[in-house]
Amino acid sequence: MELETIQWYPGHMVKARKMIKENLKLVDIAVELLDARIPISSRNPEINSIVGDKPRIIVLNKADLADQAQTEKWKEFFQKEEGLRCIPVDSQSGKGISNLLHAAQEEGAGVLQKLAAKGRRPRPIRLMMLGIPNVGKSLLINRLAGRGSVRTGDRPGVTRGKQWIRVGKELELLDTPGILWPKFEDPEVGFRLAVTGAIKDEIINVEQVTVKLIQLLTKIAPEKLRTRYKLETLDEDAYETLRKIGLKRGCLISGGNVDTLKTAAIVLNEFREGKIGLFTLDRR
Ligand SMILES: Nc1nc2c(ncn2[C@@H]2O[C@H](COP(=O)(O)OP(=O)(O)OP(=O)(O)O)[C@@H](O)[C@H]2O)c(=O)[nH]1
Ligand SMILES: [Mg+2]
Repeated sequence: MELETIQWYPGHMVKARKMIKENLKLVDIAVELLDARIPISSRNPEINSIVGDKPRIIVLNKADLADQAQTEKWKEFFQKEEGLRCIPVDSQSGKGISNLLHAAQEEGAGVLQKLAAKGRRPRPIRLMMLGIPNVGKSLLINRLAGRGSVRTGDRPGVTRGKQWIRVGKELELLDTPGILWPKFEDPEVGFRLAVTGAIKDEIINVEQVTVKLIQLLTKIAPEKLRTRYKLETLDEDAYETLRKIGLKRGCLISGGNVDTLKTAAIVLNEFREGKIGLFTLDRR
């Protein structure tokens, strides 16, 4: 089964990109959130032209779902190759949040110094959260704020407008809608964005994407796949494996056939939740 080309760049993202560019003038630091499972595929190729020379911090979010050794390697990559601060974060548990606060304070100190030199009063450091849909921008803001200030959700496209959140006297955070870019040059990027949940399920073929995921897992982590679904062996044909998983899970339609679409949705969700294992798909 060939995977159909995946593309998602609706009008609201075009609008959001414009809003982001306009509001960058107002902030001190751009926080670029990448998905720790796919640090390269989740990176907007237009990011440099969007952010320009604004100070930037990279957050590798959802680090709890990624391969820890790989996350360390990616952190080193962004620090060494790009000279950027890079902080792995798990916004669900709050792990890494204090490191991010520390980095923001260090980066912000220069801004405050400049204000003081001009005889101006200190003001909160302003951070803008940037990233693909569903990467965790809003949850990260709630973690930094220590309260549920903005809406989050386990699907892409939850945040639609901009929203400022004040944290104490020191920080102001700007939440932005997740954006993608007009074309994924490499179809593999579309696949990785889809399996990790950055692309709306309504516009992908869930069954195809999951079959490709099973193909991949059969290659890179057969034991994990076998264990999770209590399969004795794995088939060469990933679709057949999907069918067997459906049988194990009792996903049947009338006539005793396997409901492969429902089974695919289950496998895809379990992968996204880390239940099959912790994977970094972009390898360093
Ligand atoms: N396991 C895990 N889940 C996370 C993490 N950060 C966010 N999530 C979950 O990912 C989903 C998306 O989080 P949001 O904060 O709404 O994502 P967003 O980037 O604001 O998404 P949009 O507003 O759609 O652009 C939610 O279900 C969060 O609970 C994390 O570090 N680890
Ligand atoms: Mg959001």
